[in-house]
Amino acid sequence: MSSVGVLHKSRVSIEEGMTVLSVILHCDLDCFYAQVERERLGLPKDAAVVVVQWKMALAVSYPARKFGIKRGSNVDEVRKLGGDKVTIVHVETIGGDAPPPDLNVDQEGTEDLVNTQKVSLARYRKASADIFRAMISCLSGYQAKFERASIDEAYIDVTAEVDQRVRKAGNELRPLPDNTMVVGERLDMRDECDVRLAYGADIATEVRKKVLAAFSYTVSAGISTNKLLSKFASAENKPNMQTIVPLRAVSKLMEDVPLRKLRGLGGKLGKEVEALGVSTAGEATKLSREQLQSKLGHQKFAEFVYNSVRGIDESEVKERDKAKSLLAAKSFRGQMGLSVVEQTWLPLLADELAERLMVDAELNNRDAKTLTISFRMKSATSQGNWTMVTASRSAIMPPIGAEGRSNEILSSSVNVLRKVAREEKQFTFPITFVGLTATNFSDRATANESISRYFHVASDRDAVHSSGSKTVTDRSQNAFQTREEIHQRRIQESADRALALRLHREESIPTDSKATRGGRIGKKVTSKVAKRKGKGGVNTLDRFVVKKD
Ligand code: DCP
Ligand code: CA
Ligand code: CA
Repeated sequence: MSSVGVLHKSRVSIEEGMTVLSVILHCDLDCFYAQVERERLGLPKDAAVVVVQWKMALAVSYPARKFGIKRGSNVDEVRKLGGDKVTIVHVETIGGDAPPPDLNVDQEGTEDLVNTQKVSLARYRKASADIFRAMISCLSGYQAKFERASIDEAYIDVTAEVDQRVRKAGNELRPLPDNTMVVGERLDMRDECDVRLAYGADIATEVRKKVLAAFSYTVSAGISTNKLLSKFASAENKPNMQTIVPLRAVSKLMEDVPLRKLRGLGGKLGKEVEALGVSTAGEATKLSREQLQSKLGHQKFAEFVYNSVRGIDESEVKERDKAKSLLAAKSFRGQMGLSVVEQTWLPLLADELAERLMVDAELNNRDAKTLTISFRMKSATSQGNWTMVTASRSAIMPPIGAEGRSNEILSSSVNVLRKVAREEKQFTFPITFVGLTATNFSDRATANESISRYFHVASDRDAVHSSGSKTVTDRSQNAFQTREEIHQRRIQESADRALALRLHREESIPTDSKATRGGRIGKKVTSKVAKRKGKGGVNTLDRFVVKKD
């Protein structure tokens, strides 16, 4: 089979001359928010629990799914289907004077709370951090790489560990762990790949048992030779099961897999491929690279899709156990005026972000260097119609050592908001979304450096500069490149970033904003331009970017 042939290319070299197949695990918590609420409320394991946000179901426990309740179901529908057999829990909310909706989701005026309170995912983030810590401690002493992929999922590269186990114990016949399914035929213990995946299944079971014992949460896992296949596998037999996808089964499996089920193809990219008249991965293998490229615009995307539909994914498991960014955001039903956003929402969001940064700093000994402020609002088109636009601008994050960090974040955000209001006349504000994001983390030792950088920058506002040594290095390299090469490289880098962003979106769960606004918020790429204006106390690194839908 041709695809298997190519898959073998992903063998990695462990020892001189010896090549082995990668073994990658993907762990995903079952009905995550619902399990967290079930445990918090002390409900039995088989309780039908539905977690809602502003009357819409976000997470549905497996017993509740038996009633036909799904993510996205309205709370009235949930009641109709499950009656008093379901426990409906509202996600935690903060802000506003009214009592939070909590368990009393039907209370009068819950609809109005949408614009006076905001959801807090603190409970689920805390559970997530606890779970990942337990998983990592389970792997201690093993040669494994752990990558947090979203609030409730992680990839684990156990190739080196498996390699060691094979060397020690060889391919002795032994039963697979409980709750393990195999896609296609049974494993063949004379097959090197199958033996390795069986060892992977042992490790997956250890990790899942650890989380179950520590917190009573069930996890499903996928075991295969790359991230794409293991992610697909973990979703195959939920809940509380693990699924092996042997290399041998891949081409047959791909024939009927809906495109949308594949990592990176659940969203817009998948839709674009479907527009070529295909709905399964198998059908999509009939498309040439050229066809894909002419539809998707960039060779990177074409290559990604071309490989994905064949089950090929050479992306590495990156060692990372914490989130890449922290977001405090709020979406509004209808629209919110500039002054309310400034006086009510920005202070709340600034507090939330400062608080989360503090917890994060203690936990992970790191701090963010960049603060990005994003808005979504109405704008008039030249034809006199309305369109929604997203605007975002980045500034230097007030350093952790600064007094009243939340106030600093707030004043930075207010300045940006006012500046945007002043400069961009086409915006009519009211606003439908506002978000503050912390990114660009570095460990606290180097974070101290950023304090002095912040003060230095504040006294040198109009200087056009490059942010950090990396840019400087890039510049010196540029001296040896032609303009055309630089141009090409920029295009390439921007495609890399766009692809990375797409994959990131696929895997991370939506913010509260996306969940209520159909996932449209945040679908923007902020271009980085090393230009600082910094009028009005804002140290603006990025050019102001507006993206129309
Ligand atoms: N989530 C959300 N809005 C979405 C998708 C997910 O708020 N549109 C939240 C609720 C989920 C959690 O993220 O509990 C994890 O998302 P998953 O897609 O992994 O779904 P679940 O864990 O709920 O269910 P499954 O058992 O299918 O993984
Ligand atoms: Ca999940
Ligand atoms: Ca998930």
